[in-house]
Amino acid sequence: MTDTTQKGRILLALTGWSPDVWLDELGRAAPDRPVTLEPDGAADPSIHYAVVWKQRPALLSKLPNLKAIFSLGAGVDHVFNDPDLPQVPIVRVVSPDLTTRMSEYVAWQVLDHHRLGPRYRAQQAARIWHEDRSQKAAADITVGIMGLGELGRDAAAKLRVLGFQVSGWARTQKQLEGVTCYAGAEGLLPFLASADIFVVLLPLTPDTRNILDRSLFSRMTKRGPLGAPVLINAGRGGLQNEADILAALDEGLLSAVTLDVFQQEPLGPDSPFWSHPNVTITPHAAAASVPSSLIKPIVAQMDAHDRGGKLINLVDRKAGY
Ligand code: NDP
Ligand code: OXD
Repeated sequence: MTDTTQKGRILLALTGWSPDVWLDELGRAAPDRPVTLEPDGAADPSIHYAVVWKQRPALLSKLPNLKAIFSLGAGVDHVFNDPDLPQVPIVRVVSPDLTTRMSEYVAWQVLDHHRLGPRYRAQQAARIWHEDRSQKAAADITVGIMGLGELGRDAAAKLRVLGFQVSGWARTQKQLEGVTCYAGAEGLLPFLASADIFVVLLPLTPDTRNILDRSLFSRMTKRGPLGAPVLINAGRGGLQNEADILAALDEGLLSAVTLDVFQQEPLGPDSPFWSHPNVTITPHAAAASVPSSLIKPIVAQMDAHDRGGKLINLVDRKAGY
């Protein structure tokens, strides 16, 4: 009989996501690795790898032979939400499928604001036919991307193809063709003065928590073709001060926002965001993690690591992303 524990078990620990599709995909990609679904198997010494989305705190520290944690998201703030997180490598999602989905979302929302989608939907609801010829060209609009990582760089390239001017801001200086790049604290002010539409693709870390607040909105000084700037946040809800967003919309510091992520998800039925005329909401749907594209590369990494190879797409624990 084959010893199916030879390769070590996988622990699958998910909150808020149905495990069935992930279990199926793991069964197909790793038939020789048994999978334990949390909450079973706590402290099981045969578990070598954990595959997680918002794992329960203090779960992973009980596993004596854990070799690595695989996040099922590109963002890893959900993994760090555990004060007892064991000191093993953390691998995050970097996947062409996820990146393509995010760039689609960014292009969709940028175009929607640029082509006055919210205005036309309101006119349709009120049965108003109002022809205006004031539509600007994409080249008249600068899109500023906060976060020039895997997702931000791809979105920047695709927005350029659509004809937009693109600027971007990251922690470290980047050189990207056709993108005006700013970095760090000293680059923030000129970046905020550079764009008409801001797309947020930052990770949630101690440095970025609540970065999207009144003081930042008041430094978005460009009053371009869309009037006040537009904010699109597909990073994390913890990046945004939600009361400040509502106040900035009402005061005209922001003209409109698209929010895919919220401090509390799901967004409660009483949230004022639902009915605000200048708010577009999507339910953390910008770029889904899809089992059929993510699991095979994760299992390939486990196999390579067992053979002594290096893990890739590792999270920098100090930086928090
Ligand atoms: P990366 O780690 O590849 O990129 C992060 C970028 O943010 C980098 O450019 C980094 O700078 C920059 N950054 C980090 N901290 C700071 C800071 N303090 N100041 C300025 N810039 C900073 O991440 P991804 O592009 O793969 O993903 C980004 C985020 O998107 C994820 O963390 C996740 O929260 C979110 N996401 C949301 C999804 C959704 O469906 N809504 C789906 C997938 C991801 P530098 O390059 O210098 O390191
Ligand atoms: C992610 C997400 O981080 O889905 O990948 O939010």
